[in-house]
Amino acid sequence: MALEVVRQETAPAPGTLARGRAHAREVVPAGQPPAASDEKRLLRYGMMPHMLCPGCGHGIIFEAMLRVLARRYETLDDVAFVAGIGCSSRVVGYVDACTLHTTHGRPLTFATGLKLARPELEVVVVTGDGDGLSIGGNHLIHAARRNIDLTCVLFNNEIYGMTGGQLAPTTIPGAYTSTSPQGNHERPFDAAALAEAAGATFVARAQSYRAREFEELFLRSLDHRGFSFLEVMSDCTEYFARTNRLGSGADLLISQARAEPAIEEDLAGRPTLQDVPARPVRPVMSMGVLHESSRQTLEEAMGISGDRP
Ligand SMILES: Cc1ncc(C[n+]2csc(CCOP(=O)(O)OP(=O)(O)O)c2C)c(N)n1
Ligand code: SF4
Ligand SMILES: [Mg+2]
Repeated sequence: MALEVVRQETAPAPGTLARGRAHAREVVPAGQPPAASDEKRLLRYGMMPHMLCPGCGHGIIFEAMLRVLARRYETLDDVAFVAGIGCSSRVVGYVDACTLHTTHGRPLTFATGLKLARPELEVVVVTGDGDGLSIGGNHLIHAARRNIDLTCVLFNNEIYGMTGGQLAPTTIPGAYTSTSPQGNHERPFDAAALAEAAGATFVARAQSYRAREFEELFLRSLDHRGFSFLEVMSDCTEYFARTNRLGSGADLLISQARAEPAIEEDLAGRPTLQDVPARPVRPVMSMGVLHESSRQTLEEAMGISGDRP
């Protein structure tokens, strides 16, 4: 049966939006290639509508990843995406590559096995701050220590989005979540610093606000030989923003920009998000390439040839 993806403002035809909360933007009959931009040829239209909420930063990042892949590859037959569980991890289901949607916190372990068995594949891990730093934190430090040739993109929205907005190890101090009703009292992880300390040989941080910079960093992560860790700041409009009264998706993007010194001045004269007193304010974070070095990869140490396409 043809699945129709409808415009957000259009009422869905009966039975066409059985799954998901959010709606895609175009009318595309199932099974037909989209007459749209290059990156959209990489989507699995049979999986639409997707489940991301309106304004969620994960969609911006995912589309930016697709743009990079569309420029780099004709098809994604030699690209494997491995993800754990979470709204962030869920996006790999929408890309027409070889995809593994694994168990919570374990994408790096599955990816390690895959890479050693099929070293010629470009293996990209998509994980969240809960998936990759909480339940999967141990796997992250060991993948970095081994310097296996993987690219790990961690979508950091500072919360567990999928399960109702619980406290994550990245939640900023003072933030309200469903499990910190009096505000977060814990010190958050600096994910990039953690990956670098554990041995990652390429470490970078980006924002959903600046998708073009993210594209550059994603490309460099793919090119790097060894373990690449790319943290990208995202926003959960549904839980983090509503619980902390931080506004809409657009407000959140502006708040990301304000926490970056390089563009702080640009924004000074514009109407911006009002920081509500006593609400958490984003800390200033460094963006861009934070660490780059070269050392033997696990595959090289094991004598496994991994000439990539
Ligand atoms: C073993 C196990 N424990 C807990 C869960 C429930 N669970 C699913 S996703 C998730 C958190 C995901 O958070 P994150 O990785 O930050 O993704 P987000 O939804 O924020 O993008 C949790 C706790 C699970 N699926 N499996
Ligand atoms: S719950 Fe949050 S993280 Fe998940 S799709 Fe919705 S806005 Fe995004
Ligand atoms: Mg999260």
